[in-house]
Order: sequence, then structure tokens, then C-alpha cells
Amino acid sequence: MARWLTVGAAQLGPIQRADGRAAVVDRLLALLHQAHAMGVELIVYPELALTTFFPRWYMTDQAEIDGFFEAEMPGPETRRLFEAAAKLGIGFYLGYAELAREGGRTRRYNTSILVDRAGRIVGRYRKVHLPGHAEHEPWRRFQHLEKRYFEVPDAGNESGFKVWRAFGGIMGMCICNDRRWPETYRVMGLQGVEMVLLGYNTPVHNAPAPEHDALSLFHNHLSMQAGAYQNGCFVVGVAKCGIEEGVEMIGGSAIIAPSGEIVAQCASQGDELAVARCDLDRCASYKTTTFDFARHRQPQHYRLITDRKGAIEPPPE
Ligand code: CDT
Repeated sequence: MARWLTVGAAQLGPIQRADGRAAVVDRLLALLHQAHAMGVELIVYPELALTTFFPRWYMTDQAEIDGFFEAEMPGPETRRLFEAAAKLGIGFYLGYAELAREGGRTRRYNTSILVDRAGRIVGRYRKVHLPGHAEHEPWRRFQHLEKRYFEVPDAGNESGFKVWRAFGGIMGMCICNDRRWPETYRVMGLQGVEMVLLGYNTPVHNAPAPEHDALSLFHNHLSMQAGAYQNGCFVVGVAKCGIEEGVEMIGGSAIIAPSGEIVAQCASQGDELAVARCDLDRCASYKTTTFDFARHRQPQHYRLITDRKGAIEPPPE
């Protein structure tokens, strides 16, 4: 028995600040049409795929900041992406900055959606692990102000690492920095996830730890390959990359099998599609053996994972 799903990792090159939404959607559509020609059923776009990665700038004018957010989805610019994808029968994952009205309050999230082959939104995920800092740090070459511009969603049934039955399998979503945390994959793994979709914007340079810069591509693949193997699932990780507003961002978009092996990968630093035909039944080979959670996990020994946030070392000798 095989359950085939042909998936496309639609990497984007840089989006400059002056690039309007319409020009970006044109690029998304060009990749969508390439994907259609290659038999893709599900295409995955990056995190914050509609604009430049604006958390690199310290801004104080809320109207200026909100110019990077979407108040509706689909909205005036993105509707034609939904329509074209539905016409071609291709589902998609799309990352964007979400401006939501909730309980009389305006809230801002770093969000992704999963859209089915008929153009319906079947899932929405709001980024949990917001990296960077909340205050202006002028000593950095560029900022990483996700903690300033976005909120972590409240915990509850409608947030966190959910999964959805779609595309003939069990699908999950996360966003960029989430991929570095084993909890991300394990929470979805405990719901039987078969394919994790994620977009990322990762600068090569990490100001607090420049000694990591030369390892940024390695750490990207290491995290996603480990997440795939340890949970018996596919991972589709998609970059926005190249030199964006003077900042170098990693590429390396990849489709990873439950074995942990990369089965398709982008080679450029620009708009590019990598495609893999994935047999979702390959997940069972890991989920029923080495990573048969019901047989082998010992959660009574894992309590610190949820009881404790930061590391507490034993007292000195
Ligand atoms: N977008 C995003 O989450 N980027 C982070 C950069 C980390 S350095 C502050 C990432 O984990 O790739």
C-alpha cells in the first residue's frame, strides 16, 4: 500500500522593502504554475512570504508596522493566489503576518495557513517560538524584533502544534525557529503527524553568537532531519533567502523523509521549486518500530520538560 503525495518546496529569493504585494504574488503564482507542470498537489511557501523580513528593523510608527500585516486572508492581493491554486487543484502552505481582532483587541501573530486543493483554509498556525528580542539593540548590524512585533498565542485547543487530516494524511505546521525545538515535532508526533510543513527566514549572521554563522545551513538541516527521523514523518522546510535589504539569508530548502534523509533540495539562493513524490505510508516503518511511542516512551521520566522552563543546574560541589 502506498499513499503518494507530491509536494513542492517553493523557495523564494529576497523580497525587498519596495516590492509590492502584487509583485510578490506574481512570483508565488509563477512557482505555482511550475508546480502544476510537475504534478505537485501541495506547495509550501516560506514564512512571511508576502513581504520583506521586516523584524530586522526597529520601527515605532504602528501604521508603518501594520503595513506589513494582513487583516484578512484571502485579502485583496492574495485572492488570486487562492483562485489560481483552486483552479489547478493545488493546496498550499503560506506564511504571513496576521493582524487579528480578538475579544475587542488587535493582536499580531506570525502565522501560517494550510489551504486545501479546493481553496479552503483547513488549518491555521500561529508561531510559538518567537526568537530575537523586544527592545532596540543598536549594537547589532540588524535587528531581530519578532518578540516586539508578534505575540505568542494563548495556549488552548485552537493554538499550538495541532495536526489536520488533509491531503490523504496527517499534516502539521510550524514556523522557522520552531524547527529548532524537539518539542515542536514531538507534540505533533504524539498526534500521529505524517508531514510537517514549515517556512523560514534565517539570517546567516546571528549577532549574539557569530561563531555559529558558518554552521547556519548545517543547523538548519540538522534540526529538520532529526525532527523527521525521531517522529517518523516528512518535513518540508522552505526558505526565503539570498541578500534581502543587505542581509544574507540561508537557502537550503529541503524535503526530508521519515528516514531523516533529504530527498529533494533547492540549490540556488533565489526563487526555485524542489519537488518530491512522498509515500506517506513510509512513516509507519518508523512509527511502528524504533519510534513506536506507545511501546517505548517513558513520559513519567520526562516531567521536567513541561514543569520547568529554563535549565537549573545542580548546586556547586
Ligand atoms: N524567522 C526566524 O525565526 N528566524 C530565526 C533566526 C534566529 S536568530 C535570532 C531562526 O531560528 O532561523
